[in-house]
Amino acid sequence: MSLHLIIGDKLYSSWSLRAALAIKLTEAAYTEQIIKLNQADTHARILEHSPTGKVPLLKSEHGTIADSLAIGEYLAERFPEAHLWPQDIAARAQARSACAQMHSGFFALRGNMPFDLSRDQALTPMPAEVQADIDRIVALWWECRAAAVEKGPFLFGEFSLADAFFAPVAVRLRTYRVELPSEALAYIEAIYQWPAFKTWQQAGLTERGL
Ligand SMILES: N[C@@H](CCC(=O)N[C@@H](CS)C(=O)NCC(=O)O)C(=O)O
Repeated sequence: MSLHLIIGDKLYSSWSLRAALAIKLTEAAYTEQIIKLNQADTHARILEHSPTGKVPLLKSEHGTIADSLAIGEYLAERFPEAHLWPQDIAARAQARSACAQMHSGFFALRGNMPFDLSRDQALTPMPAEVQADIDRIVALWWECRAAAVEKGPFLFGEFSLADAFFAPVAVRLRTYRVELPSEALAYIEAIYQWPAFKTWQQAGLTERGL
């Protein structure tokens, strides 16, 4: 069975973006299906594929995989030559840690700064707990990049699952016009220049005729 990725609207679905960037990294062929979020039938349509009621979902010959992190891990295992995780064990451990922190944390940022690729407006006033999340993320990015600055512009030099996981954060920080140190701005620009991201962004803006 070929790979079939089920996602939400590209404009709004940050978890779907993570899975889509991960699958692009593998360069594997796949088909894609969008289920529009926030519609009367959204939940029912997702339930046709998975009892989780959430997207993204990846259908494969190994079953339907729910959750962006599980999808990333599955793809890393299935396509080892794509090196979705950094090859160095210490960097790989840090990359897994960074993804897990994103996956299970930063609730203030996620709750107060909903993902919307088309937004271009600051959040005012900036809640202290959101600023704390932002400060921690910027520090985390620097921790990741410290050993990789010579190797490339991404968190571990070359693009990895960690960048797929933080791409939606980069979008939030840019679209909410957050003031940031130059290193963080450079990292966000690297995400925005990544062809797979650009394709997603264009499709997302086109979805709503923007
Ligand atoms: N932890 C999950 C989160 C998935 C999630 O919350 N997806 C949202 C869209 S971004 C969703 O499916 N919402 C549908 C709904 O709530 O009806 C993951 O990593 O995939």
